[in-house]
Formats: sequence, C-alpha cells, structure tokens
Amino acid sequence: MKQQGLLTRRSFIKSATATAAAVGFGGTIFDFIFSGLSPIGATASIDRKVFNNACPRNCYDTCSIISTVEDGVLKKVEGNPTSTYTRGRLCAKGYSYTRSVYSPDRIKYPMRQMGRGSGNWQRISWDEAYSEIAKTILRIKKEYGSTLPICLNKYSGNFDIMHYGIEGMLTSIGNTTRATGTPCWPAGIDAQTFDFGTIYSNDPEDIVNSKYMIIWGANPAWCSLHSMFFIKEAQNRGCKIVVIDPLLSQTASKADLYLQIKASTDGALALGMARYILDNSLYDGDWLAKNSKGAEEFFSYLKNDITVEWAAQKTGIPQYVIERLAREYATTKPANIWIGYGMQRHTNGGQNVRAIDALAAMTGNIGKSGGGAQYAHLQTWGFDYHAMSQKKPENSGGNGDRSININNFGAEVLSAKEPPIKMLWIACRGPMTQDPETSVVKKAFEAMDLVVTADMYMNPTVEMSDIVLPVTTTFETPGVNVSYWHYWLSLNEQAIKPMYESKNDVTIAMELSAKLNELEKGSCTFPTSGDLQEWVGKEFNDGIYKQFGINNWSELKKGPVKAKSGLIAWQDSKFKTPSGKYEFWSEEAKKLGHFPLPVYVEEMQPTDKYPLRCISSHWKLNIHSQFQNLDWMASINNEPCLELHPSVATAYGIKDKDSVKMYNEIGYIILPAKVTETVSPDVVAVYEAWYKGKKFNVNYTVKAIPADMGKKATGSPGIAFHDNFVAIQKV
Ligand SMILES: Nc1nc2c(c(=O)[nH]1)N[C@H]1C(S)=C(S)[C@@H](COP(=O)(O)OP(=O)(O)OC[C@H]3O[C@@H](n4cnc5c(=O)[nH]c(N)nc54)[C@H](O)[C@@H]3O)O[C@H]1N2
Ligand SMILES: Nc1nc2c(c(=O)[nH]1)N[C@H]1C(S)=C(S)[C@@H](COP(=O)(O)OP(=O)(O)OC[C@H]3O[C@@H](n4cnc5c(=O)[nH]c(N)nc54)[C@H](O)[C@@H]3O)O[C@H]1N2
Ligand SMILES: [Mo]
Repeated sequence: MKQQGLLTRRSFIKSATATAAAVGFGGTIFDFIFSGLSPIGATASIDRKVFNNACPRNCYDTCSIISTVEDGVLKKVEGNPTSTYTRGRLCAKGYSYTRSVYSPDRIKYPMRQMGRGSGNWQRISWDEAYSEIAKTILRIKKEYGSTLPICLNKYSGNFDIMHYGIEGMLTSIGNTTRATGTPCWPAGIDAQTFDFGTIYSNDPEDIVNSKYMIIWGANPAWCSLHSMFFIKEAQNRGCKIVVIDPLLSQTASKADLYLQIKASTDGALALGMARYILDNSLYDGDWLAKNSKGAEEFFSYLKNDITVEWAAQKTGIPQYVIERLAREYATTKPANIWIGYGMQRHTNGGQNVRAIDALAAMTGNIGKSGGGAQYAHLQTWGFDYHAMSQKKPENSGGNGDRSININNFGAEVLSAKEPPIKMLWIACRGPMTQDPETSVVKKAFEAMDLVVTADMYMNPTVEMSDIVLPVTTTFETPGVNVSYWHYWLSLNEQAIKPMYESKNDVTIAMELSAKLNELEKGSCTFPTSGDLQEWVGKEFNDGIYKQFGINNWSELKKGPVKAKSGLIAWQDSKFKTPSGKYEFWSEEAKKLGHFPLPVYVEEMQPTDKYPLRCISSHWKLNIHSQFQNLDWMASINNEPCLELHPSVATAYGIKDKDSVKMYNEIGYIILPAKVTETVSPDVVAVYEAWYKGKKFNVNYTVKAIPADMGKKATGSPGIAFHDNFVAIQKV
C-alpha cells in the first residue's frame, strides 16, 4: 500500500509538473505544493530532482532516504515513507547530511603530510598520490617477495555493498595482511551459532506482536531509533517492556520495568530465571522434546548449580524481582528478548548470550511471531560481492592472506613478523579513535613506511597518515544497502556530483590499478575502468531478486523493497546446528574450548587500585567517529563527560562539572563530571566518540581484552570494551 502510495505521489508530481509547465509555471510542482503560491505567482526556475538514497552506516536502522537536490545541491533529506521501517523519519545524524556533505571540514583533495602527526600537509595531485602509493607497493613486494607487509584495516564507516570493493582492491595486488573480525557483535554471533547454527532474527516490525519484551543490554532509543516506534506500539497494545542495563538509558526511561543489573552478570540472571521456570514447570516441554538437544543436561545443571538466591546476589537484583520476571516472561506469550551488543562486550559475553537464548528456547518462544531471541541476521546479504571478489595476480607469493585481530590492531601490527607490516591502507575506519589501547595503535602507525587513509574528514586517524585520499559521501556515488536488523533493500542513487576532488573508494581502486599496471604490468588484477552504476548491477543475483520479489535491480529506482519471506526466524524449526536442533548442549562449543552448556562463567572483578568499571557505550549524536564532529552536532553538545553516581561523587569529593581524571595502567583522560543517578554506583560511563578539537578519547584507557567468543564466526574474538577498570580523582 505504502509503496503504491509513493508511486502515486511520484507520478502525480510528474504529471502535475507537466501541467504546471503547460500553464507557464517556471518551477516544479514542489514549489507549487510547498510555497502555497499559485503557479502564476511563481517565478524562480529551479532544477529540482528527487533521489533514493540509503544511509550506509553500521547501524541497525540502515535508513531509506529520499533526497531533494536543487540545482545540483543537496537541499533536503527525509526518511523514505515507502519503507515501513524507516517510516518517513531519520535520526538527528541522518538529518544532518545536508550539512556533512557541505561541511567546511571535508578533505578536498589528496594530500601528503610531511611528518606523520605534524599537521604539515601539502596538496598533491591524484596522479602523484597514486604514483607514490604504487611505487611503495611494488618496492615492498620486491623487498619481501610478497605483498604481505601491506595491511588493510577497513570496517564500518560505510557498509554499502559496493564498498567491499576495498577488500577486492587489496586482493587484486596479491596476498596481504587483513585486520579480521569485528568490534560489534562477535561473541554473541558465536553464542547464537552454537545454539541455533547461525544468527537469525524476526523482522523488527514484528515487535508489535509481542506481549512481553525484554530489551537486554541494548539501547535502541539511541542506537536503533526506528525500532522505538514498534516497541512503543507493542506497549500501546499491552506489551510489558522490561529493560536490563547497568545504565538507566533513554530506552530504560521508556520501560515499564527497569532492572539495574551489575554489569557482565546477565548470564546469572538468565540462569536464575531458568531455574525458577524449571522448578515451577513453566517451560514448554513439547517444544523442547521436538526441537532441542541437551535440555536434560541443561536442566540438571540448573538443579545442581544454580539458585535464584545466588542469581540475586550476583546480579544485585532482588530475588522476588527475578522470580516475578521469570514468571511473567514464561507465562506471557509470545515473549520477545532483544539481546543487545552492549551486554556481550565482556569476557563472558558469549556465554551470557547463550544463557539468554536458553530462556527463549525453554519457554518455546523461538520460531514465533512476537517471540524470539533477537540479536541480528544476515538473511538479506546474499549479494554477489562482485566488487569484492577479485583474483590474485599470478605468483603472488606467500600462502594466502594473513589475518590479524581487528580488536587488538595496534599490538598485532607491531608484532607481525616474517614479514613485518610496513604499509597500512585505512578506509572506512578510525583506529586512532575507535580501537582499544590508542597509544599502542599510535606506535603501530609510527612504525610504518607508508600509511594511506581514505576518508572524508580530517580526524585523529588521518592525522597519523602520510597520504590522505578524499572520498565521496553516499550522496555522491551509487550503491546498494541492506540491514542486519530489518528486511528492507534500498538502492542508493548518485544524487549530486562528487564534491571537490573526492572519489568513491572503488574508483580509487580502479585508478590505482591502472597506475600499478603502468609501472609493472600484471601487478594488479583490479579493473582499471568501469561504470559504478554497472558495478552496482553486478552485485545482484536471482536469489536476491526472488527474495525481494523484483525482476531487476533497476526497479529499486521506484523505492526500497522488503523481503517477501523469512520474516519470522526459525519458523520451520530447521536449525543450522550439526544436530539440526536447538542445542543447549553444543559439541561444537566444546570442541572450541568453551563449555558445551550455557553455564555461568565468572565476570571480571574490579581491583583495589582500579575499583570502578567504565562502560563506554555508544552515543546518540554520533556513530563512533562520525557526525559528532560536525558543527551542527557541536552546537547541541560539544563536551564529552564522565557520568558518575552521586554516592561515588560524594566519596571522591567530586561535584557536577568538576574536572575528573579517569585512569588505569595504560592511560588517562580528563573530563568534566556529570553526577547522575542513572549510572549504578560501581560504574562510570563515558560514551565513545570523537569530538573535533577535543583531546578526548576514552580508548586511551581501554585494554584489548578479548571477549570469550567470536573467533568461530568472524575470525577473531570480540572485545570486552566494558571490562575496563579505572580509578578516578578530582583534578
Ligand atoms: N546513535 C548511534 N547508533 C548506533 C551506533 C552509535 O555509535 N551511535 N553504533 C552502531 C553499532 S556499530 C553498534 S555495534 C550498535 C550497538 O548497539 P547497542 O548494543 O544498542 O549499543 P551499545 O551502546 O553498545 O550498548 C547497549 C547498552 O548495553 C549496556 N551494557 C553494557 N554492559 C552491559 C552488561 O553487562 N549487561 C547489560 N544488561 N547491559 C550492558 C550499555 O550500558 C548500553 O546502554 O549500535 C549501532 N547504532
Ligand atoms: N570504547 C569503545 N570503543 C568502541 C566501541 C565501544 O563500544 N566502546 N564500539 C566499537 C564498535 S561496535 C565499532 S563498530 C567501531 C566503529 O569504528 P569504525 O569502524 O572506525 O567506524 P566509524 O568511526 O563509524 O568510521 C570510520 C571512518 O570511516 C569514514 N568513512 C565513512 N564513509 C566512508 C567511505 O565511504 N569511504 C571511506 N574510505 N571512509 C569512509 C568516516 O569518515 C570515519 O572516519 O568502534 C568500536 N569502538
Ligand atoms: Mo559496532
């Protein structure tokens, strides 16, 4: 219906424009509609065009955007109403695109820095940049017998499918070193892989059918804004919303029940609930008998090792509350749990996710509309990855690519041997602000022969590079986007010309390939020319067409489309585990050194020296190092702060806005205090972000402590960002 609505609106605009022209109206129908003037009164002649775009950031919401361009200038962005997920709205970050594209801080042309970190930048031509880079690549290859000393760190700045061409470019020069894994969600992915066989979650629009919903270590009010509509709608229909988080987040403020849990003890809560459900026979025996493996072993573990009293003592949540929560959850059907990425950024995070999955399974909430153990899905990502899939040149040298852990990037770059790492290619990535142990990351950058960063803005990572290559924004280039949360597919049309001398990363790959081949024929297999529009088309296949009910990708020019099937996860109960069942007992987990059952693994404890846990989760006005740097955002908020509980503030003699030093063995930061009851007394909160012109970066204090899981599905373990213990003092 909505889709037809938009089609109608578009054809109305087209015919009305023709009519307006016929009556001598110089503008388009938008002037006519929006100005309220009669056609006769209008004079301006503006070339106004409307495009389909998509927000390509690493965000649950991956919004479908309609952009309005006047005389080649991006004037307006709005959420595309065709998408019943985006629902015509964007977040504050999305609405700021009309500024970020034209920000005076954009990098305008390629530049070379005379001395890393010196700020002494010199404008160079693209040809000079390509020559210098290509010569270094060829020299390294000659010196080391392979391109392994060249390391790519690319991750989440832009998740458009075409941007996997960056990986393709590195493949096309030979075997290289790759920062492998992800900081987002690996522990939880492995956990769900052991339990279900893979990650797969219901369409978030289905949340409205839930009667009971636990949002467990996720903060959608900031991190998945559009999901809040469905949560609120469920609540309006009588669904009880429970939020479990050590911080009283904005999401928690909307809940019917908020539980301030001790961080990293979520497994204890889930297992305590499970024990209560077992004792009171509130589990779904039929579902378990038909669909699961190892329920008996799990139940005997619960009986022998778990009590609700123990769970209460571990989590700090009173026993009667746990019992009530367990009873309500098990008896109100369908019940949904949203398992957030925040709660698995711990040394026992994967194990805790398994315990929560077990709750959903034992109550028969899997495979149901309104139910589920919602984490994420990759159901709509079956593209061809044409841009990514490149051949290696002949005689590449070495035995395939070498992986280093993206979650311990600095240390692993420095310790790589035979051959060492000598050159970094950084794209869609800000290791200097986003990775743990910033001072180690800095040393790694300092140890390089050449650091090339492709980016849009001057930021701390670019500042540590030798060459910066200006890239286009999403409005300046075509592409295609899907989400790891909702089920929509959006085309991204080029709406405006590339600003200044900026280029798409794939164009950069083609032109660098041309230069490499000019200097040494056959040294790079990446195509040396090509039309980006055509490249977009090459990402599609029949599987995608069938899934989305389209015949050709060009149909997406009419607007985004939603997957036609598979919207309720595991509806057929055909799990992807070795047994084909839901596995409480996972031999695969055991094989990889984990407990086969979702047992409790002790959480990390503070020390006398570093008694407070610093949670550094995600911030509403940025996505990591993006957006908060804009002047528009700075005008709303230009100061990071350290949130601490009034009792902690009193104990340390700290008042609101006092300067506080937060430190541990690896570093320190100094921030103004924000005294607030929203944080628990054993925790301080500092949101991770990059503020332009501020010397702040929480990752100076964050150690690269691995999470328990992640290696199976993503190649590297996750990272326990929130097991960061610190001391504070007033300065
Ligand atoms: N505005 C905005 N949106 C974003 C992002 C962003 O940076 N800004 N980032 C995007 C990306 S890359 C990701 S990975 C996702 C992240 O999405 P989320 O998982 O929603 O976000 P986080 O901020 O990592 O963590 C969510 C909550 O987990 C809580 N938490 C931490 N430790 C524990 C624990 O031990 N137990 C429990 N129960 N809760 C805990 C934190 O206090 C926080 O409130 O969001 C995406 N969306
Ligand atoms: N302390 C702490 N640190 C964290 C986290 C935490 O919870 N706590 N969360 C972690 C998580 S979950 C994540 S996902 C990471 C995110 O960290 P990153 O993957 O580094 O993501 P961003 O900071 O969003 O983007 C990196 C850069 O990509 C650039 N970029 C955007 N689009 C393009 C493009 O088209 N081409 C190129 N070449 N560049 C582009 C942006 O300008 C930006 O400078 O941070 C992690 N860091
Ligand atoms: Mo992430």
